[in-house]
Amino acid sequence: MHIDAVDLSVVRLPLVRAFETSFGRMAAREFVLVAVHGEGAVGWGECVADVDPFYSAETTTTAWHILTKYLVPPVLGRRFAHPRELVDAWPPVRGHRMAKAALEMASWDLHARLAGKPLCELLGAPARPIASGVSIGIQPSIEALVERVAAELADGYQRIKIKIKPGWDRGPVEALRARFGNIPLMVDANAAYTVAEQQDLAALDEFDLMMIEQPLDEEDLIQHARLQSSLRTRICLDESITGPQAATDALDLNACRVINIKPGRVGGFGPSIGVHDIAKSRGVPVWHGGMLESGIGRAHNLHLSSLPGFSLPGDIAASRRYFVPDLIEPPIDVGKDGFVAVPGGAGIGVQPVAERLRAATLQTERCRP
Ligand code: OSB
Ligand code: MG
Repeated sequence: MHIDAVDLSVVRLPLVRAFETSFGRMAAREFVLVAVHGEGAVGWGECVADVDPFYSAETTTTAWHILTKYLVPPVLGRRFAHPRELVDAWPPVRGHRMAKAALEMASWDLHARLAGKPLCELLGAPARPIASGVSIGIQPSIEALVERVAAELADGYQRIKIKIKPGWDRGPVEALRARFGNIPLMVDANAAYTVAEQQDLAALDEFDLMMIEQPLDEEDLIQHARLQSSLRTRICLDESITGPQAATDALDLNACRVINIKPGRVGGFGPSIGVHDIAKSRGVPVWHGGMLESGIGRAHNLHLSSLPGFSLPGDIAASRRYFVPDLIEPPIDVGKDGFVAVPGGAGIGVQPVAERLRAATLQTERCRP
């Protein structure tokens, strides 16, 4: 794969519904889109960093800075036998995994397109139907939440995840169990709790949740281990798992029993496969997280989810839950059985619609050798 040029854009898409988590409310998604041009083909990558540093330290602006100044220039005009080699061309930039992932994942897409193969096969597995779940933001009332859950179950989704925070935890969970019985149900705190509030988490233990995702701060592996030993419910780590070493440490410490993999969070597909393989070798289930991606990032996520260790439903839902229209055509859809198909064809298997992309683009820059 020869990299001839890289286009960077900032794209803004309004969300169908505002999404509220313990760290804030998002009404639109604004992200850096990467297009790697080489040998007549284009590979796409979507950076999952948000405008605000609330889920993670990175932002759209820091990703733009790191990509334009450090990551793109050393790969321009160069030939790579494999996308795993990109990291060797980069200067030793610490952190900024979301910026790295966007360029790395675009180059995987380009590599797969040039090979004429679906991305998943190059990642290590043939396509299979991906079990799909939904992540439901904090709602204005329990009644509104119950209504949303009923609609998602009617659409076929295989598991329900609700966002929680102190003051919005036991009540909503109890109401959902009362109304929907023993559905596959889990909660995600996005690091909103402190050790002093752990009785609020212990109060969830009687509801047979599939897992509690990221209850404490991302750096608190030891505290997560203490909490896990006091709970029956499995802890799943999201923010804390920054790569294969963090996954090894978390599992060695018994800080979690499930791992959420997001390629943006760990620095791309290379480290995602690393986390997947570590978890699989220890019999720990993983599932694919979501970052409210457009169809570009969503397609990447579906391909990675084909790997065999992804044994629980992911946060990979239909395009129309997020964006109408999505950037891509046809949109990603979910069957009534709650499975999503991996897009076929070469690479990620989807393309942005040029005029939609143009209309949503706030800023663009072409980088050439
Ligand atoms: O913690 O999983 C998370 C969205 C933005 C930032 C963090 C998270 C999420 C989600 C939404 O839960 C998942 C999705 O539907 O894309
Ligand atoms: Mg999460």
